[in-house]
Formats: sequence, structure tokens, C-alpha cells
Amino acid sequence: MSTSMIYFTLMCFPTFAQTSLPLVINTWSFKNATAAAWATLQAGGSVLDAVEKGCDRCQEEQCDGSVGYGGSPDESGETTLDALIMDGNTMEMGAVADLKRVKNAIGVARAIMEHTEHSMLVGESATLFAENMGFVTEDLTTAKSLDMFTQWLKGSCQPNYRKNVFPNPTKSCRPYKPVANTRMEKRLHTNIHSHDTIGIIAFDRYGHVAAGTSTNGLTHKIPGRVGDSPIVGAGAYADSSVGAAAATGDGDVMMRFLPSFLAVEMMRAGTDPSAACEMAISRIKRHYADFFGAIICANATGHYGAACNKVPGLLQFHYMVSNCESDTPLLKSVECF
Ligand code: SD4
Repeated sequence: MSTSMIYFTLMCFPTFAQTSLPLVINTWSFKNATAAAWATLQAGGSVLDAVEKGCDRCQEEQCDGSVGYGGSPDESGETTLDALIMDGNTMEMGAVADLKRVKNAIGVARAIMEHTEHSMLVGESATLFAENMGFVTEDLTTAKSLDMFTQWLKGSCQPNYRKNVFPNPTKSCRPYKPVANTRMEKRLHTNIHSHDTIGIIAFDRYGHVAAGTSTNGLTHKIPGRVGDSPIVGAGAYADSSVGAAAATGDGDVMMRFLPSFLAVEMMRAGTDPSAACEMAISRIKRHYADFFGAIICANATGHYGAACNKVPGLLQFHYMVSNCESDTPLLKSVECF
């Protein structure tokens, strides 16, 4: 019997397995992240360790180009990172946004939680904090991100996130000046290629839950832009007395509705995880029918679900699960509605 099988047998001993816990669940088909988080639990690590390791695996592998260094260059060509970690037992959290020149955003988020009384640090000051905490600083640009940026410049900076400015942002690059609110075209809130954040939830067998996220945000974002992922209640939320949720998608829109908090509150009121996820998506849909987004939800008995908004390019949402039913991560999917 391999060491991992021995750990699996120990952790999933029938007495504990009855509750469907422990559990790891994460957005998208980021299987290696799930496996890393699960292995951490198996080796006796905490749920915070599992969340951190899962996110870090994606950061290192640059999951879908949307997590970690060398992805989503902003308007000046730089990659900046957002991350969040939350402990559902103590309600402590750490978040970092617009982090520059440090690869391990989830590690920095955890350092903020564990070594400060604050909840969130941003920008250059977050980088300075990270350096002081021993994180390495380096250029996050890669040949790929540089090429994306160069092509974008050559293509008159299309697409971009400006509106009501001169010169016309649908045709020209910056610098822009504000003009009166005359722009008629509606921005499409869908872009499957720039939304693959990892959001991850880990429960141990006692029902202690943690959740976290890590992303490089949106390609060609305006420097300084912060998405939903590091915002507590938006990107993720965890409360061990109920469960946890984590969201992915168009953060500019999604953060307005705190979907992860809403889903957890729905579960607190007795709603099952799938329905809670659907309610969180429905709330956003009411205002932004074409937004791109999905959410995963899990409760303290180890039941889980997901939901997504049906738009061209997102008809089905994939996510990963590890629990005692299988010693390898399972790919799950849900039909969007
Ligand atoms: C953001 N929500 O920064 C992130 C992007 C993403 O899946 O891919 N989410 O808006």
C-alpha cells in the first residue's frame, strides 16, 4: 500500500467518512490544485494550509494564464495579483490586491492574516510588506505576457475597459480625457478567456472550513484595478458553522453583489448548496443578464454544488472535488442557467 493510500485510509476511516468530510472543492478543472490541497490535508495539514497549497499550485502552474505571474498584463503591460484567504473558525482573513513583483499572492494574503491586525493590503505597499516578510520580489513579466501586451498596443489597445472618454476608447489608446456620458454601446460582460480564477474551499473532517482565491485579474485592466477575488464575501467567504463559497468571473460586476457571502447566508438559512449557488447567480442576473460568472458552495456536512450564468462560451461550468469517495480529484460539471 502506498503512503498516500495509507493516509487516505486513515483520513477517510468510515466513522468520519459518513459526514462526507473532509472535502476540497475548487473552481474550474484545476486538478493539480485540488490534488495539492487534498494531499496537504492527508499529510495532517490544516484547512488553511490546504487552501494555500492549492492556490499556490495554480500560481506556480499559471493555471489557464489567469492565475499567477505572466498573465493578464494590464494597460501598462504589468501583471499584478489579487488573493484572499479566510479562516471559517476564527473569521480571520488576509487579502492582498494589486500586488506587484511577488509571485506568491496567496502566501502574502496569509502573512497579512497571521502577522498583522489588518485584513487587506494593496499595491506597492503590499509589495514592501511582502519583502519585509521574506517574499522574493521579481519581474512577473514573461515572453507570453509581453507578447500579449505588444499585440494589444499594435491593435489600438483593443479591447479595454474605458468609457466616456476622448479619444474614442473603442478605436484609440490612452491617454484619455473624460467626456460627458454619451457612450451608447453597452459593454459585454462576457469574456471567457480572461476569467479563470482559482477559488478553493477546504474542510477537515471536523467541519473546520477555510476558503481562498488567487488571480491575476483581467487582461488589459486599468492599472490599480482590483477585482472581486480579494474582496471578502465577493471572491470567497467561509464560516465553519455554515460552510463556504467561492466565485469566479467578471469581478467588476460580481463584487457588487457579494455572491459568496449571499450563498453562505442562504445556506445558513437552510438552503442546500446547489440552490444557494443558484440564488447568488440569480441576484446578479437580475441586473446583468449577460455577466460571465460561476460560484461553488459547500456546507458543513460536506454537501456541495455550483451554479453559473449561461452566456455564449459558458454553457457548462467545471469544478473539481476531492473527498473520501475517491483518492483522486473528480471533475464535476453543472449546466448553466
Ligand atoms: C477578477 N474574478 O479579477 C476575477 C477574474 C476571474 O474568475 O477570472 N475570475 O475579476
